Amino acid sequence: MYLKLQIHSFGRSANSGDTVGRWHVTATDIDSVTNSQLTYSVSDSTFSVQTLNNIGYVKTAKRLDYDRIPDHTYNFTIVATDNGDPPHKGSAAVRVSVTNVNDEDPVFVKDVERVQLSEDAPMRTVVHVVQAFDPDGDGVTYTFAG
Ligand SMILES: [Ca+2]
Ligand SMILES: [Ca+2]
Ligand SMILES: [Ca+2]
Repeated sequence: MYLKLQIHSFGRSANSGDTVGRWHVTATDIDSVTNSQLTYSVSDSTFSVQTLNNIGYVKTAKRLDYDRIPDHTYNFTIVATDNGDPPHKGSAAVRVSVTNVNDEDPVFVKDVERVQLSEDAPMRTVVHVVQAFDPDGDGVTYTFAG
């Protein structure tokens, strides 16, 4: 008994929660028709797989996060199991590159800024220097709130 997995299409994922992935995987079983009924599973809980007519449709189960995963890439394994007794399995590695969107707020280096300044400080004295960074890598501009 032999299972062969083929990745038919393999795309960059969208950065939105609970949306259908753009790729699917099929496996072929050279055994009988009954035994070749396949069920798929994935090793990463960020994704789920739905089996329909022996094709596994991989979907996002959680919101993806470009900013907090190593190399902006999810690596996981997809397994196809046949209906035989005992069941046999085949697996394939899946690698999903995530593209960046502006979904993170800028963060200040310090939460609370305290400054002491003499009341006779001249006009245009530099009162304080603040710094914030944006996890998405965007530029940051500063304004007063309210
Ligand atoms: Ca993010
Ligand atoms: Ca941002
Ligand atoms: Ca982002």
